Amino acid sequence: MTAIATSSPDGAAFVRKGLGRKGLDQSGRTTLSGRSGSFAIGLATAGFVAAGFGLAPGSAVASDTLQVTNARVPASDQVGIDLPLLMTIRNDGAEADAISRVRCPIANFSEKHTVDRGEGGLAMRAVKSIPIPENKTVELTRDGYHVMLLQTRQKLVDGEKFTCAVVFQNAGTKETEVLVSPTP
Ligand SMILES: [Cu+2]
Repeated sequence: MTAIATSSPDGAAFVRKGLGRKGLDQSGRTTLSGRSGSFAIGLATAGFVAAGFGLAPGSAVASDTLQVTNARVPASDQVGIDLPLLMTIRNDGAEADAISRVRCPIANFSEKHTVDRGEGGLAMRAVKSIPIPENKTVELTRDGYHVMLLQTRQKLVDGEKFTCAVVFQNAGTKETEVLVSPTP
């Protein structure tokens, strides 16, 4: 299904990502039908849809014990840059969970980051997942755990919104609306 991705300059990367995600989304088995209509910001290419942003329409596995709120990214008039995606995650469940991946229509890739404090100052480092302990509220921040959107695909103007998929190890996929707004 990733064939159309070659129409994009990032085609090679998308194909790689598209293949790579197979098997990762047991909970969010993806179909591509009709999702694009829900994005406030238009998708840049059809290849994007093919490559990485099909969401499970049901997301039936997702539980209500996890709530994602206040998701936001800073505005930018540049494209092809990396931006932090911040959000609040409330885990009311009795079991710990973790963010295993995030997909956003406005970026080619995403990583989970933490920030190390060493002698050289602060340095971001990619991590496999972001832990969400039971009965806790986790705030993603620039100087702590956060999601980094890599290679943004479009400019981002304050007030715009788009939808990202946050995939939790246990709770499954949560679609969350992301607002372009100043981030501390
Ligand atoms: Cu980062």
